[in-house]
This record gives sequence, C-alpha cells and structure tokens, in this order.
Amino acid sequence: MATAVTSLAGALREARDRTLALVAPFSYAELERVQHRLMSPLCWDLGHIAAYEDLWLVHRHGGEQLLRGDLSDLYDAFETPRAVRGDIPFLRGREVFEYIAAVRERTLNVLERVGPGDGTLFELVIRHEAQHNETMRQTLFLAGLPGGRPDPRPDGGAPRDWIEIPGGRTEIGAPAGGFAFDNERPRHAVELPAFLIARRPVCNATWMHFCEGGGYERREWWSDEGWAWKEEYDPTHPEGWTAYGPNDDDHRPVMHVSWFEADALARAHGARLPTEAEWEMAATWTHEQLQEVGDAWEWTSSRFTGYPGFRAHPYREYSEVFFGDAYRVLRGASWATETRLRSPHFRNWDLPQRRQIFAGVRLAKDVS
Ligand code: AVJ
Ligand code: FE
Repeated sequence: MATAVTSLAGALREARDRTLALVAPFSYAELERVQHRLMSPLCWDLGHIAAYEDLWLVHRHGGEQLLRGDLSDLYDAFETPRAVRGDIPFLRGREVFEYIAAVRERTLNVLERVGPGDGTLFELVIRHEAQHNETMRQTLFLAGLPGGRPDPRPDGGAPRDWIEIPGGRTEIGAPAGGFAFDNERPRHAVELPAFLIARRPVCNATWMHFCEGGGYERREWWSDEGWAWKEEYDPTHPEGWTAYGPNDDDHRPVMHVSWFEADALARAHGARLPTEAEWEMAATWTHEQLQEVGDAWEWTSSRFTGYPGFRAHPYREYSEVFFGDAYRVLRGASWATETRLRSPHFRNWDLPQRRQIFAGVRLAKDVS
C-alpha cells in the first residue's frame, strides 16, 4: 500500500503541475474572461477540478465535510451549464488558486489517513483533471491563445493506403480489473463483416482538396441534418483555418471538423466513417498498425450508448445521462490528451455539430 500511496500522490502532483503550467502565462483577468460562448472561463475549470476532487476524495472517500459546500452547485457541470458560467460568482484571481491548493492538502491527508482504497476514486480524479486540461486547451485554441495548437512535426511518411480487416467475432471494451470508465464495460463480443480502414487519418491537404472541390457546396455529399447545420452556420473550412488554409502542417490529421463535415468528407471519397467497434478492432489488430492514432480524435458513426449490461459507476452523470441518439462517439486521443488517458477502449463523445474538439476523421469502407 505504501507504493500505491506514493504513486497516486505522484500522479496527483503531475496532474496539478500540468494544470498550473497551462494557466501560468495568463493574467487573472484573462482567466476570468469567457473566451468563447461554448466554453467556461479557465478559472471555472480550475475551481471545478478542485470541487470534484474535494467531493470524491475528501468527502466521499475520506468522510469529511466539503471545504466549500456553498460552491458545489456552481461547480457542478449539470447545475451550471457552460453557457451561463461567465455570470456566476465562482472563485476568481488568487482565491481560486488558494482553493485548489487547500483541497489538495486535504486530499493528501486523506490518502495518508484512509489509504487509497482500491485506487479507483483517485484514478478517477487524476484523470478528471487531465480531461479538463484538454478542455482548457480547446478554450485556448478557440481564443487563439498559446497552448491551443500542437507543435509542428515532420511527416513520418507512412503510406496513405487501406488496411483490410477480416470479419468475424471480436471483443470490445475494457477487460475486467484495473481502471476503466463505466462506459467502457462490460467487455463483450461483437460480430463484424470484413471492412477496410485507412492506415492514416485524413490530413489537412486532403481536406483542402475537399474545400476546393466544392465540399461545402455539393448537397449530395451531406446528410439532411448536416446540410441544415451547414446552411445555418455557413462554414467553408475547418475551425481555426485562415482564408489560405490550415494553420498546421499539411500532412497532419485535420482537426476541428464537426461530425457533419467528417461524414460529408467521407461521402465525397466514396467512403464512410468507421463504427466504434470497427475502430477498436482495427486499433488492436496485431498484423497491421493504424498510424497517427492519438494525434487527433476520430469521429465514428456510432451513437453513444451503454454496452450490454452497462452499470453506471460511480455516478450517472459521467456517462449515462448522455446515452441516446444525440451524441456521437469519438475514438483514439489527440495531441492534447495526457498519456494516462490513452487507451484503445476509451470512448469520447460530443454532439455532431461541435468543432472545438481536436477531432478529425479516419475513413472506412465496406469490402466490395
Ligand atoms: C469525456 C470529455 C466528454 O468533458 O464532458 C469532464 C469528461 N466529465 N468532467 C467532458 C468530463 C466530467 C467529458 N468527456
Ligand atoms: Fe468535469
């Protein structure tokens, strides 16, 4: 147990170091500002990270009272949707930094006094902070602030060809034992027909070609819902591009496209999005390796639902309240995703019109 305590304390510290490094360049005023209508002010994320930690580790695990019970509604993502977070009296300036530090001290005391339990709640809290780091980078991207874009990188040069995955029975989901989010379990069998999947995700240059080829004008490439979205918001290229094209290497996976755009691009190529089961089978395939997994999230055609036998853990609001037809699943990870969160079983989700995620597309096709 002594080693578990040390390694969890170390992981908590590393997560916090990353959070603090992310906000270090900004003034209190910059942290308080609503940078984009879809996103919370960065100092809301800071307070929320600490409130979540205080709730799960100090209160639920340690049995102590909340440090600031008066703040719990305002840091509850469901009580307080992002759209109104700019107006509420969350902690600002020095106060929020004092709050996150005070909670952390309580957490470390609980870890010493009570121990880690089976480690699940600590793991949840560490990963929650890392997930919010990615959310905060999305905010920085939308605001054009440092920390919102990946560094340039040379092309690895892998071919842009198709990998054929033979059909059959496979298993998807996180195996029992060890940490996984509730929506990744139970692991279960699925039966898939053979399919083709692109070795590499669609790159910026290919997306540029789509734009130049009338991608945003040709009705036949769009779903009804996608076209209605396009007509309303009039996008002509991915979020974050300039009039001249991507603000990123041509060969890198395209990012900041909605599910609707990803779906249209796929149709323009006579292809489709993979299902999440296909994606997981391909990503864990041992004969050939998908390239650039984890550079940009990859939209799938799948709706976010519970696997057969799903059980909410430790709370319904992590996953279950999002199940249904509205949300689409994204797989993989992005350049902004912390190593600890990376897994071929991880399921991310968002609405089909959203473009703030570091998300692109890897094409799939039926074997004809
Ligand atoms: C898994 C990224 C969709 O940001 O809404 C953060 C993660 N859950 N706080 C989200 C999460 C609660 C979640 N995603
Ligand atoms: Fe959260």
